[in-house]
Amino acid sequence: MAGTTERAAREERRELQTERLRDTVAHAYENVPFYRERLDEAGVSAEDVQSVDDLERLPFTTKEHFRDEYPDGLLAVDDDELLRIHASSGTTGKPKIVGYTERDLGLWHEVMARSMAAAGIGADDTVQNAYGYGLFTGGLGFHGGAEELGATVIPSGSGNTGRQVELARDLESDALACTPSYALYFAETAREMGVDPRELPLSTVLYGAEPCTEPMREELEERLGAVGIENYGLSELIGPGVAVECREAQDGMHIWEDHFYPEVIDPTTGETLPEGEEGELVLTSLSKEALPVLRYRTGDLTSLTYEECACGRTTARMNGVTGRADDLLVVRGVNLYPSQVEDVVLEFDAVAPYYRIDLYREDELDRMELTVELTGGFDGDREALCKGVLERLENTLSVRPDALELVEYGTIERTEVGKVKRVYDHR
Ligand code: DLL
Repeated sequence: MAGTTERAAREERRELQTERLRDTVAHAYENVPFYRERLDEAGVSAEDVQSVDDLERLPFTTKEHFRDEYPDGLLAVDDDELLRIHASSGTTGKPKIVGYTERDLGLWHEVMARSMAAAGIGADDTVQNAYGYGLFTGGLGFHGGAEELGATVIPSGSGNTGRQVELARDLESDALACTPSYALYFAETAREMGVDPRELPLSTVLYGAEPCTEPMREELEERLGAVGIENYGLSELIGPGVAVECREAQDGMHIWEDHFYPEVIDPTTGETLPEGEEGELVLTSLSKEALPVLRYRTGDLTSLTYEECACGRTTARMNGVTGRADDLLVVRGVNLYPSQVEDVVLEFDAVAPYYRIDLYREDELDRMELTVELTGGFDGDREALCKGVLERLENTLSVRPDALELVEYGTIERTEVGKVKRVYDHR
């Protein structure tokens, strides 16, 4: 039973994890030449896995491996056993191809249904699913979970926002599933149509797929008059459904550890880090058939806690992703993540949750330009605001943008489809 799994004693879950890990290693070894070679090189076999602590002896898998093994080198089953294929496109190179057997799809629907239940969604609710349908795992992932839960799903997909606002109003959607940037866009569009988004029946936003700082979440909740619940996942592991916040505590995302085993490592040395320390999240699938994944380096930066949550669930929890290891911006030698800039600028009430960072190289030097939007109807002192933002950035991040432009509300391009882009590196 789902409830029992989520609240099981950690020791009990550990036994299950060990058993599943051993099976996963054996399955990968027998059916994926890529893993066989790498496990042989590392001198580890399934029999050596006595407990989950032995995981550290296994080599990492990276996104480059997915690219090198394109299209199907990492699949552990024959094509005829696949029921579904999705793909996740990066900014460069070949997409990562991921496959699902019937059992994998069942697992996916189960973890998604569990996630939605933890978010407070029930069988009586109507979920408007504005994640993109198609190769992206967001749309079909939430769709399958909502159906498994017995909720009503409106497969609106991404885009067509005016229509979506009407649907939410006329069909009385209880939950909106979408990226955080789309949730804001949705609220804005509603306002333009003369609909007060806070008056819509929506009470939950199931957001995810891109980073969202705490001030951004507050903004989203405020604009939609709904509770924002964060979801985390990635195609390589299954799609959405790896981790989710609970509605009771909203205090870190519960990782469905009976299926996905988390570790956090130092991205430079590869060493496992202790609870609470921030590093790169590494995930191992424990029950996947078509695509078992051993120690996948997600590139996502976060930290873990194993303390029991106020909601009574005993799973490990991950904090919000602060950035991706490959999002790190080095500006004149100073390291910073876009989310840190977001945290600072959104502290100012006069600033709307839209910004962009442009980086250039001029005379061998980095030049950083920051553009932020003012809230509608701002009539305060712009110069003082500019000065305040610049000083705050310099004091908190040790970086002072070379130019800060305050633009009118609505100037920065909105993202209606796909993931938001905020950094433009022209160097
Ligand atoms: O974005 C799966 C997903 C769909 C998750 C809908 C949640 C909701 P991919 O397209 O493969 O899969 O992208 C995975 O997106 O490695 C993170 O960098 C980022 N990501 C996903 N969720 C979050 C989140 C889906 N809550 C990549 N916060 C991951 C920050 C996230 N980044």
